[in-house]
Amino acid sequence: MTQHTLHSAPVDALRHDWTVDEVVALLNLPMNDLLFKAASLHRQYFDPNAVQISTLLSIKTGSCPEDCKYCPQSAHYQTGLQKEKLIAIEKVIAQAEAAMASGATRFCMGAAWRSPTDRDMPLVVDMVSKVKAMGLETCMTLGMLSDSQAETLAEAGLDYYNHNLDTSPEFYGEIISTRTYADRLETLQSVRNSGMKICSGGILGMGEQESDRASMLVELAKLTPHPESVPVNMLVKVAGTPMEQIEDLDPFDMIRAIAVARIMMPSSHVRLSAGRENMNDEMQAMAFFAGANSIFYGEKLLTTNNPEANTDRQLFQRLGIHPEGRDTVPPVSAWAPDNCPKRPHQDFYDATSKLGA
Ligand code: SAM
Ligand code: DTB
Ligand code: SF4
Repeated sequence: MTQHTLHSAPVDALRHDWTVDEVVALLNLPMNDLLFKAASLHRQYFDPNAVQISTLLSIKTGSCPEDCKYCPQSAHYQTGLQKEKLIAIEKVIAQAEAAMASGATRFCMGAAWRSPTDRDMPLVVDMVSKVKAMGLETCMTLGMLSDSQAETLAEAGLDYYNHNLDTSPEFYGEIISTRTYADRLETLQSVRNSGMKICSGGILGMGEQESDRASMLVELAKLTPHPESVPVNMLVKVAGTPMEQIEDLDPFDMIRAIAVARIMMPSSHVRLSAGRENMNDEMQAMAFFAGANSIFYGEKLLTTNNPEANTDRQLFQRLGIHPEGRDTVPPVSAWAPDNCPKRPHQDFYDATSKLGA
């Protein structure tokens, strides 16, 4: 039987020419129709009960020159954040070991930079190669990259580069003034050219219109191929940022956006990303049904809180979800209960019982 990799779906089935009107129409489907459509597609491309788990580490914190209005790390706002220079490799390794022991398969390192300097590059390259050598997938988010920086990271073994579009091109100017939408697209092109996988998504709940959500998804789906990973963040409102008091997002709008991302980019991982501390278990379960199949796992995102690993393990167990394995999935036809392949997830649940859950 042919083995299919996660991204071996027939390419001609994937569209890059969605219009905003079409996407608005999807966002407005009756919820049950939308969920049915998204969940049906989800299981054509993925095991619907597997969720990829990534752990984040901030390798350089705060004092960022950019003015992203949502971000606690921008030097433009007083958020009382404990700042930290680029951390030592030993700390990175220790955190990566802890993430691996608790069941993460990907380790994502983030820096509050506009872009890395030439002086930073050898240090981050060392981090990539050492974390990779431990057997973890690697991801970094360091700001804008030049072609040559992207090539250097790819050569070091970096699997994914995260660089978000954040919102629609129309709403973007309300959120960030220090770099343009075109700058972001250019970095994504450099990442694509280097052969690394792209992780790109955005944030909901920043006061955008429904048409902005649609337009952001259109821009993400225009990328050819689609980003392998699409993080959908719900704004974490941090005191001291200009978005501190913004109105709450309707949780169903978050679910709708996830479902529509799943429909538009069916072979991509869609990550239920920041904001899970403010989502109840039922909302997260609905997000997984709508097609989210990746999370950040571990008690910290970059600077803000994320659910405790133990809480997530219990949620997975209650929902019958297992952490996704690393490489390939069998063909969809093999996902019958009797021959459903066992994932290397026993350690993950064992960790739950060791913690006395
Ligand atoms: N400095 C780099 C950059 O912006 O490209 C990398 C790190 S930056 C923190 C990565 C992403 O985190 C941002 O693009 C944004 O989408 C997300 N993010 C930052 N603050 C957030 C918040 N308060 N709530 C939700 N997502 C947030
Ligand atoms: C992404 O889309 N979300 C992550 C990751 N990429 C780097 C970051 C979320 C940050 C939330 C705010 C914080 O913890 O500082
Ligand atoms: Fe800096 Fe990234 Fe935060 Fe923007 S999102 S202020 S670039 S750390």
